[in-house]
Amino acid sequence: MALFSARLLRLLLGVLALSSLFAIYTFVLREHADSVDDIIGPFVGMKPVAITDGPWPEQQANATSGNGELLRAALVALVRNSELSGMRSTVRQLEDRFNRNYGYPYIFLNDEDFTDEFKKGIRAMTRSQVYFGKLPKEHWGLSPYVTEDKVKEALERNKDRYIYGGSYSYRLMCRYQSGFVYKHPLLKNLDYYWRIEPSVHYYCDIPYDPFRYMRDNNLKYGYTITPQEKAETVETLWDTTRKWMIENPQHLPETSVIHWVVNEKAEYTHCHFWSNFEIVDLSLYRSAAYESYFQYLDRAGGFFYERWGDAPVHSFAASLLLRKEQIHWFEDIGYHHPGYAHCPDKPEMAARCVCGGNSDYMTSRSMCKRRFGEVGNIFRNQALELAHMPDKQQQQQQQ
Ligand SMILES: Nc1nc2c(ncn2[C@@H]2O[C@H](COP(=O)(O)OP(=O)(O)OP(=O)(O)O)[C@@H](O)[C@H]2O)c(=O)[nH]1
Ligand SMILES: [Mg+2]
Repeated sequence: MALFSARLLRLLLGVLALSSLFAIYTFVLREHADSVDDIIGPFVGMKPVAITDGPWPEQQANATSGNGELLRAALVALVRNSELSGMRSTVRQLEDRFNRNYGYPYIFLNDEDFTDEFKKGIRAMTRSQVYFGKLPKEHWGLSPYVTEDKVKEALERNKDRYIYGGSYSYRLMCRYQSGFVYKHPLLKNLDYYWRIEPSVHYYCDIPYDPFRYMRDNNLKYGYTITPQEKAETVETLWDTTRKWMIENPQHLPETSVIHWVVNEKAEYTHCHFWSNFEIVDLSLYRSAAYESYFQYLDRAGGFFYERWGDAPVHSFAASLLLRKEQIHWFEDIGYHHPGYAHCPDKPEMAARCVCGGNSDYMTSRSMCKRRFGEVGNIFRNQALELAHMPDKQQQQQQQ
């Protein structure tokens, strides 16, 4: 009996000691935590990933989650303070559908300082490491190759021709996403980025790591939606691109899938990967070929005189510099950005999705999607022949 009482006493003392420790722990954490998750995280069996203050992302490369190795990858958004609510919505969905099981870091970039409200509002949504960065001044501004007067004229001329036709800041954004985002110091040691935007929707559970899928399958570019670009916004983009090809054949790979963006008659199809969602092996953008292509486009002035978007620019680059097998349609990632949506219709994929809630056009069977399935790789000399062929406009001029 005495032995039993002593055991009971020890058990009670143990429980008391553990509860006191827990109370002290939660008190201390509550004082310092940014989110409830910080407090309860360790107790629901999901250790927060990569929350130490040490250097990053070198350290990130060695981090592990419950699901194995994390790659040197991050979810990256260029965003304004005023878009906090939409960004919180995006992060909430990404966490719920995917990242809470992995813990990939987020990087938010802005041409202005992020407010404390923005940082706190975002941090409350995730246990992952979150980085906030300001753009270097030299990455966000007028191209040195254009003149202010001509840009003003172009904005005036195009303001009623298409959406953002008169917007200067939209052009800064497109030029930034085309030629600078991957040069930001916070992205320096990353191998992959997943571009995210405020107020988008992720319809489906993503029960695997898309970054790892890219790496394991030697993929360089991942997309979900492929619309056609408004022709008026890219009037001379193909013409400028073909000149770059002709002047820089050394940058063209042996084979590429250029026929997706340019048809057999050398006409621009206006097909593009909608880059508000893209998962990219950054070695593509960091390559000498891409840098040469971006510089050539920047010199031509079309980011400002027209409204060249980063989506058609990235799409030309991917089609010119990659083989078809290196480009992947994330068919199973249901996605919506105002304007278009993609909802998987294969039963085994659709089973994990809740689509809808908006009436935007569903694009799974778009012309460009079909075309991507149909075209094959072509050799460098065939690509160059295309670049040399006069397109419809030039044929008309010659007649
Ligand atoms: N910091 C900052 N971010 C911007 C600016 N302009 C656009 N962005 C961000 O860049 C991304 C693309 O801009 P959007 O305005 O969404 O462009 P879009 O997707 O082509 O068009 P809509 O979504 O229809 O407006 C979004 O994540 C924006 O938050 C800007 O001037 N400053
Ligand atoms: Mg957008």
